Amino acid sequence: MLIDQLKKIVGSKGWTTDPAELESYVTEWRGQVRGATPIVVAPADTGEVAAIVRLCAAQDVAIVPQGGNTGMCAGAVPDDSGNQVVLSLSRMNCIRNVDAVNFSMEVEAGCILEKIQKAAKKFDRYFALSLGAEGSCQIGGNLATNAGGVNVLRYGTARAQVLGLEVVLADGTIIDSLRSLRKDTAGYDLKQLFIGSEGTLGIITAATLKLFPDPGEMSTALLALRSSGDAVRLLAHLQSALPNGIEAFELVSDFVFGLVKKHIPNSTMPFSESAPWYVLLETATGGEPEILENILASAVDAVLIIDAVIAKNSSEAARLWRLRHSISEAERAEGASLKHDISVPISAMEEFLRRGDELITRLAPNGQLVAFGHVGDGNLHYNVILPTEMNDGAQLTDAIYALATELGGSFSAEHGIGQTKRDYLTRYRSQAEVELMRTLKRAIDPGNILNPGKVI
Ligand code: FAD
Ligand code: 2HG
Ligand code: ZN
Repeated sequence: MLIDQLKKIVGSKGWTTDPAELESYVTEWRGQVRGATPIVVAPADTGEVAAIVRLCAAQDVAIVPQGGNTGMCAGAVPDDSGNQVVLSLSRMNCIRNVDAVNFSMEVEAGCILEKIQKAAKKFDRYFALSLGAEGSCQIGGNLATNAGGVNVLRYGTARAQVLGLEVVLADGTIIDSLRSLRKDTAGYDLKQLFIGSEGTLGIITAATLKLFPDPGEMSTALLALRSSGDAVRLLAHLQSALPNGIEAFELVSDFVFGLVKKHIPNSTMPFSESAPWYVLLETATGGEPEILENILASAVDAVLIIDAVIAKNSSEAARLWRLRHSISEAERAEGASLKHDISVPISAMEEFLRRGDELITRLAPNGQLVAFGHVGDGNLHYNVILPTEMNDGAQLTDAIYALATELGGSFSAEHGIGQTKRDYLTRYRSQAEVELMRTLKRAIDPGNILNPGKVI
C-alpha cells in the first residue's frame, strides 16, 4: 500500500525496488555497513519531497535522506530492518540561478558539488567547498554533514558557504529560507540548525550559496619534510609570510603516498628520494610564481623543508592533487581500517602525533598508521590498519579519541556521527549538550521519522 502510494507521488522515473539497483543505496562507501530498504524514491521537486514525508509520517515509516552516499559514517544508509525508505535527492539537480552581482547562487540539493564549482566559474565566481569526493557528493549531503575539505583554512566549512536554505520538515512543512543576504538578524538563524544535522532534523531541498571572486590561477607545491612537527612550524612560517594567502595545507605521510602508488594507476611521486612526511600546499600566488619560490627558499633556510616541487602548470597541479584525493580509495583498496577523523588545536598537533604513535605501539603493535589530512585546520585523519591477528580495534579507537579530547580536540572533525560514532557522542559531549540535542530532535521530529538511529 505505502509502496504504491510512494510510486504514485514520484512517477515511473522516480523509484526502484529492483534488488540489484537497491544494493548501492543500502551499502555505505567502504562497504562496511549494509542495510535494507523496500524502495528508493527519487522525487523530482520539493513538493514531491513534502508529499513523501507527509505520507511516511502518517504511516509511521522512517525516511533516510541520501545524497551521493560518499559519507564516511554510514549516515546515508538505512538500518537492516528493511522498513526504512531511502529518499535520494539525485533527481533534484538543477542550478536555479547564479547572481554574479550578489556573489550567490541558488541550487537544488541533489547538485553534484563539482557541477556547482563549474557553474560558478563560468561567471568568474568561486564556490569554495572542495573535497576528494566532489565528483559524486551532493551539496545537500555536504551541508547535511557540514563537510570540511581542503579549503577550510581560508574559507571555512560548508556552514560558512550558505546564505539560505529550503528544508522539508518531518511533517511535510516546507521552510523556505532561500534568502541571499549576508546580514539578517531576524530571529534564530534556522538554516544553521539543519546544517550538520545529517538528515535527522529536516530534508534539505535547496540552498543559496555564497560565492567569492575567482581567485584565478593558484600555485601548487609538494613539499618534503623531515617530521610532522616541522609541518606545524612550516604552517606558522607560511601564514606569517602570506597572510590569508594559503588556500590549502595538507599533510600526508610517506606510508600513505605508498598506498596511493600501490593501488592507484599512474600515480608517481615527483621526488627521486622519499621523505617521512609531505605537505601539499596551495597558495593564491598563481600569477607571481617567484613569491612562492622565495618563501619556500626561506623555509629551506629555516630547516623546515627538505625539498619542494612547484607545479609548472595546471596539469602538473592536477597530478599532485590527484595523489592527495586518491588516498581514501587507496586505503579502501588496502582493506579494512579504523577511521579516526580527529581535530585538535594546531598547537597540540605534534603532541597528538607523538602520543598517538605510542598508543598504536602499545595497543596494536604491527598496526599501520594511515595519517593525513587538513593540518591547517587541526584536522587529521589518523586511521589505522590493524594487524591481521587483531580483529577488534575498539580499545585503540577509545584511546585515540580520549587523547584528542584530553588535548582539547574532537573525535569527529568533519565527517559527522552517522551510525558509527553515536556512542562516542554521548561519551564526549556533556550530558547537558546531549540533552539539548535530544530536546531539539524531539521538538522538530516528534515521530522520529527522519533518519532514526543516526547522530543521537
Ligand atoms: P551522503 O553520504 O549521501 O549523506 C551524508 C549524510 O547527510 C547522511 O546522514 C544523509 O542522510 C544526509 N543527507 C544527504 N543529503 C541530504 C539532504 N539533502 N538533506 C538532509 N540530509 C541529507 N568529507 C569531508 O568533510 N572532507 C573531505 O575532505 C572529504 N573527502 C572525502 C573524500 C572521499 C574520496 C570520500 C569518499 C569522502 C570524503 N568525505 C569528505 C566524506 C563525504 O564525501 C562528505 O561527508 C560529503 O559531504 C557527503 O556528501 P554526500 O552527498 O555523499 O552525502
Ligand atoms: C579526506 O580528507 C577525507 O580525504 C577522507 O576526509 C578521509 O578517508 C578518510 O579517512
Ligand atoms: Zn578530510
